Amino acid sequence: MRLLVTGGAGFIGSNFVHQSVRERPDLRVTVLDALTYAGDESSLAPVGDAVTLVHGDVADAPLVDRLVAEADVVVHFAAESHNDNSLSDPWPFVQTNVVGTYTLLEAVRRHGTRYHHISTDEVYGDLELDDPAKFTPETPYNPSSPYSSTKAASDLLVRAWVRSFGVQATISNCSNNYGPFQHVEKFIPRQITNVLDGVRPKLYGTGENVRDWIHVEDHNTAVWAIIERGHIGDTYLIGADGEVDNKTVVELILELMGESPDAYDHVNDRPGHDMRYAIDATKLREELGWTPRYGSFRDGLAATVDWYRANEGWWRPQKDATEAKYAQLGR
Ligand code: NAD
Ligand code: TDX
Repeated sequence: MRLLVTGGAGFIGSNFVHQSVRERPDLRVTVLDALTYAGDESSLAPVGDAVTLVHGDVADAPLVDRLVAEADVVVHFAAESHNDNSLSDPWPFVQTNVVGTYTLLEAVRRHGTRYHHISTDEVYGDLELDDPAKFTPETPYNPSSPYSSTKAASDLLVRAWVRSFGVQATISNCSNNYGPFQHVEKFIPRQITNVLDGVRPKLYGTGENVRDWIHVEDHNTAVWAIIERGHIGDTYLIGADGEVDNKTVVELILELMGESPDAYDHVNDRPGHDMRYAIDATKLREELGWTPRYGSFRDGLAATVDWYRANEGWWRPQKDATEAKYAQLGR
């Protein structure tokens, strides 16, 4: 099988490529990645020559057409992915997430190529803390931020291209991922690397906000289940019942790193900050027989702390610029 992976030099995409090459030696993988601030060629170093990296933009129609023509399956991870950045400057989100997805859809339409679209639970908006409900594939779209609204727009393009043009597509909406190779702008790696630098972790607002954490390897096994056994045109929600509030996550990181669990600071809240995300993954589990491999968030987090300790050379070049951006926002 010839696989085209967009955004394969980013966090989830690079883990997807590592896992795919490790577990499926018959694959031929091409990565298309613009190597933005969030993409790092060195994230693909573990796979060596098994993968071809093409440095380019998913909105570059002639390039995308050529690469899609050579692929059997396209998995589209590439995106602008950080909510805080989308609040400072929404334009790259519209361009990459909406125009980029449109460009890929037109190419897979022309070539009749199987397409899997990676998206987020944030398209559904947020839930109250005391609401027993979780997101299901039937939950109405109600995105809050420029990031989540552009992801919602991209999902709707996919649905329309399936219905109007018969494109062979599936969509997955996953909850918050954690694990190796995640950019230090994101919550968990930011706090781990702060502690390693002797800086107190920064909690937005009260820290009551809940995220539904899943290890990146579990996200990616689910993506493969959908590519191989998913029903064309369907949406699958990916989650592993990992609801934890931000305050508890920070306390756990501090404890795992041998620090006092109250050694953190509250900082300015994120405007429009979603309160709670929670995924009901019944369809994925029952229809496709998927189960997560990572049993415990604590163990997965401990392994992630170890990874950042051992891989300072990977994250150090991004750290100062990331913290300088946050300092301007008082966060
Ligand atoms: P990331 O920011 O770490 O990586 C994004 C990658 O896309 C980078 O390598 C970047 O260089 C590349 N990219 C950006 N713009 C591009 C363009 N115009 N053309 C080609 N490549 C471009 O993001 P991530 O956290 O790995 O997220 C990957 C996907 O998963 C995104 O679609 C995101 O919406 C989705 N998602 C993320 C999470 C999460 O918790 N991180 C959860 C659910 C869904
Ligand atoms: O320093 C911080 N302090 C803090 O309290 C940062 C960076 C974040 N937070 C809070 C905000 C969120 O409630 O932690 C939570 C997680 O923040 P992010 O890592 O920025 O993730 P989130 O906004 O939840 O979005 C993530 O999950 C869904 C990914 O970045 C998205 O790409 C994905 O779609």
